[in-house]
Amino acid sequence: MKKLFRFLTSCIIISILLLTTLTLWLFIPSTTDPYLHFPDDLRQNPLLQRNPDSPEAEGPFNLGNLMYFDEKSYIDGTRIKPGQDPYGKNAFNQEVSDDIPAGRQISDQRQVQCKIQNYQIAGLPATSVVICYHNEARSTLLRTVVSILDRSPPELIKEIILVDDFSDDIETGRLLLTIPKVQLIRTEKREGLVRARVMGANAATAPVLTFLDSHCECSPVWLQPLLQRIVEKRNIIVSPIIDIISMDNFKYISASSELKGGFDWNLHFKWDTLTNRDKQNRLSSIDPISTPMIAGGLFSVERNYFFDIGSYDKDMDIWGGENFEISFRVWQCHGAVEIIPCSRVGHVFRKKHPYTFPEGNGPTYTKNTKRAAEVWMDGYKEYYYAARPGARGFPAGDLTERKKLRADLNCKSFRWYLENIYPEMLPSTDQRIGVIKNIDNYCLDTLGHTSHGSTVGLYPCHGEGGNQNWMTSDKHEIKNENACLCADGTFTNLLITFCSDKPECAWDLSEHTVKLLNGNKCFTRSPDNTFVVLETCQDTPTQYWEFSSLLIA
Ligand code: LR7
Ligand code: MN
Repeated sequence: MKKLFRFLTSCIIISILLLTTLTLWLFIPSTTDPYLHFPDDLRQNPLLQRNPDSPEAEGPFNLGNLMYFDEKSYIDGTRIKPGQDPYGKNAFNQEVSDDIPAGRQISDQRQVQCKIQNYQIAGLPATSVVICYHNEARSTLLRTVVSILDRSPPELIKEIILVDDFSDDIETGRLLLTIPKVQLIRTEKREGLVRARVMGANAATAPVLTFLDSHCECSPVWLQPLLQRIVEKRNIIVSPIIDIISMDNFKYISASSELKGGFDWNLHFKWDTLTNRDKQNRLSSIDPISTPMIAGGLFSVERNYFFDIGSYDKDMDIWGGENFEISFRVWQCHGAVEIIPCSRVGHVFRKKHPYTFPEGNGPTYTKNTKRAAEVWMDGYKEYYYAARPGARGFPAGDLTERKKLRADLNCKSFRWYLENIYPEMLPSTDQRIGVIKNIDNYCLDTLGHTSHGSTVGLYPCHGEGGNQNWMTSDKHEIKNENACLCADGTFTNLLITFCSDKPECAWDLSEHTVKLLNGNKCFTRSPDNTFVVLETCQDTPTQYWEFSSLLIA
């Protein structure tokens, strides 16, 4: 009897297990579906603690009390174990982050003038927030989502689209689906932030897209100023002031409201203080700041405009470069890029990438930035190549489509962009890039010699830069890549040399000659146009040189 009872119980347990597995198998969509939307009836979260007295979460949603979400179990699921490095997985202190509640208050860093602005919510379009992430910590991702819901007028948030870029832990996103408005897409392989964001943008249904990184916290009234500006001007991308969330203690620290985004010729992003000209163009300290560059991760844009203007260059991988491409593109193709000072969003800045780059960090950055430079920078890309010589021969893939986009949109030149949007970056006249050519159309050429002490020669001008590409510096140097052109000790031969402040390396190119700055010696070509020596300057066609700039108007 006892045996039969045991047998029957086992049977029942086994059937229940089988049934559950079957139901799960049937209803949970395959994780290899690239557009893995989780329908509402699958929002059955095992961590869900529904309060029977509360209505279904509709309307204003305040996660401050986390009514529908078991925050503790969610965070506990991936806590740092004793002995583990709290920085190991995320390159910020996860232990500290995990102990900070999702609905924490942050200090309001807005200027007083912002606090008295009156935004007419009824006149603003709703937005879809798109957050892509790869292996983000649960606590930071949750705080990003909760701060959006807690600090935005509910009618302005249509949905929050999480794009899980093939994270190791699929549950990090999936468990958030009990939170109202949260949608999830998972990529079927690691895509990188560009393709992940475009997937999110494709799924979005609101008239405005708002992109955020997966470790942000929105300040009070962060959204209205962004949307308001888009109502005023359609062809624009707008960014908040990006406050700093400390990667060590997660304190919310105010960033300066007098900064704009810029870059160097390496195509590294940097913050620039506003110039006097920038300040003169603004009547009030809460007026939009016209910025040559966006940091990249945090911005709003009208959805149709985003697609009309070419969304992103989808051949950019993993991380980096897309902010250059989109900023150049929007400015050059008749739009504008602005920072809206009354909107503030915090971001966890860190010192290194916590994740892997399948093709390596350096090569990926080179590929992405080279694509931006090749399509948008015209002749000024030579400054990029001069700063990043390794990029010149680096394969960056097919650019036809992006170049066609530029032509179709009838976009302006990079020179226009520099002159009008980023004049500080206009190379000065003593920092020219071009070829040094003689009367027979032969150009000074490294002939591929790059080692210290090697000679240069002449070669028919081919107009492709490379070995014939010379850059002058404000120290009167003539450089190819990182090497200088210097006279040898006897002032007769020209050599490729390490740059130094020696008088042998300083030249004057002003008079259709290339003359030693401190001496009466001039570049002189051999009669057969094969090599160059130094001879006493005199009025002769063999000493005639033209510095011709490669820069296109
Ligand atoms: O393969 C990846 N897949 C992803 O989904 C790699 C990254 N990501 C996600 C990642 O989880 C994060 O949410 O993409 C987002 C950005 O990656 P981060 O946070 O590692 O980048 P970052 O903050 O160091 O870098 C800044 O520059 C990037 C250039 O590609 C992006 O534009 C980031 O969005 C951008 N961040 C900001 O603009 C915030 C302010 C930083 C500054 C200055
Ligand atoms: Mn980030």
